[in-house]
Amino acid sequence: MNFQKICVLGLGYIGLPTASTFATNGVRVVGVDVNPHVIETLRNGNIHIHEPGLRTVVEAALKSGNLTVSTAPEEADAFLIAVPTPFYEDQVQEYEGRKYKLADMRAVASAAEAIVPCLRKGNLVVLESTSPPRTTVDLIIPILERSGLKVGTDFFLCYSPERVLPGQILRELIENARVIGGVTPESAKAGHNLYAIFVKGNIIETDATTAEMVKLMENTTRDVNIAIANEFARLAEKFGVDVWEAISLANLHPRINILSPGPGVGGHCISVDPWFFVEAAPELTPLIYEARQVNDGQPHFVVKKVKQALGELKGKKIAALGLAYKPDVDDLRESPATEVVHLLQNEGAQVRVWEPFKPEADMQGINMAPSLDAALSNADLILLLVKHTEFLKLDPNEVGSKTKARFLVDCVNGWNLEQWKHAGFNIFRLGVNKS
Ligand code: SAJ
Repeated sequence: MNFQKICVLGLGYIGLPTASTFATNGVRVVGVDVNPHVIETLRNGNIHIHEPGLRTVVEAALKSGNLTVSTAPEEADAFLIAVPTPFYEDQVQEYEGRKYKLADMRAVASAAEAIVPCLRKGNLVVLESTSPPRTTVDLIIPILERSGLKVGTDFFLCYSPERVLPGQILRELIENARVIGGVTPESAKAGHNLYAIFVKGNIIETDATTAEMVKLMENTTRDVNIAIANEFARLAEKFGVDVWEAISLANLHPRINILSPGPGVGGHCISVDPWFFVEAAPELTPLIYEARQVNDGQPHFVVKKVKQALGELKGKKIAALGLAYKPDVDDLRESPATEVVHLLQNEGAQVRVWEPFKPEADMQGINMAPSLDAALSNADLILLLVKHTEFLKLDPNEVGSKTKARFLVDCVNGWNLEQWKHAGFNIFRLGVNKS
């Protein structure tokens, strides 16, 4: 199959890098987003998301003339759907006392509907958005067949999950193995040919529902593994053990790789995707459900730690370092650090947050400091929430000279105990209850 022109629906963290990468590899690409602000931003030569290297690729793609942007799709050889799959804010279901949220598939459905008038014989449609199992077969096929065309004979349809790590999207997009799930073997082959345009990693063909499940299994495994690390941290505190030391020793075993405890699991993937399994089969997912509860409960353990250091929190001033959902990114979505700040404030603490990747973030109810010094100046305690490289490099003596705080709470094992002690700090660490 020859792909001269493709339409990418959804120009977010996945769609924009994917559209630009196709364009810089010689394909004519129409990038589509329903948000006119996104289209206007791109037309003005700017980008609306932060990802290392993305600006350069987008600029090159636009400059080559291969990438154009629009609020509506048009006829093309292939259509890629990369729109968000969030939850309904106001809908919850319950199974045997376990409450779970429901996936909001409206963006996926309306992207598929927008393709219908443009769909022609021989076209390929690929869904990339993370979706509950069977979405491609049960939701997408009926919508696309409203065109009068038949899947498998008239057009091809695949599910192909994106698996890129925020912060390394452009490299991983090209280098990672790509799973292509076709609703028919011919569909998988067509999807294979499309991604072969730029993917250097292995491209593996399977069926659509397997590919959907692969994606959810990956992120669910990570969530469950982080949950066990968080539970180990709680156990270590109970038994007077340093969990970080215990984990590094356990990880010497050739078949053990325990992840890191922390203030919780954030972002738009790991804390979200396991719910798609729970929603699809609540009777089969008690472990996945519990792991979500453990990770969502972590911010409360951070507050407990802060209380251990300061006692009553009312009126206490806390400098919180980091608000992003993970190290060295500017993404504050679903960040457990935000939850920690809110919980501390509920206890009466005054929290100032320094987030070097987004100092001017407008987060409701959160007091952002304009600089590290401003956050530190009046603080009673310094709380390390995110392992940003720049925080790891802080000099304890220099920090000591800028603050009257003598207490530290380190949630991510970012700081050297002895060095900070030496600089006059009393340091408390998540997962450690040792004097
Ligand atoms: N975290 C821990 N402990 C750890 C590792 C992570 O608490 O040992 C926390 C992070 O701080 C963060 C959250 O988990 O709050 C998620 O971070 P992450 O780096 O594990 O994952 P994401 O959400 O940035 O990206 C994941 C990746 N999936 C896997 O590694 C299996 C990525 O490859 C996916 O493409 C992406 O989800 C996605 O879009 O689904």
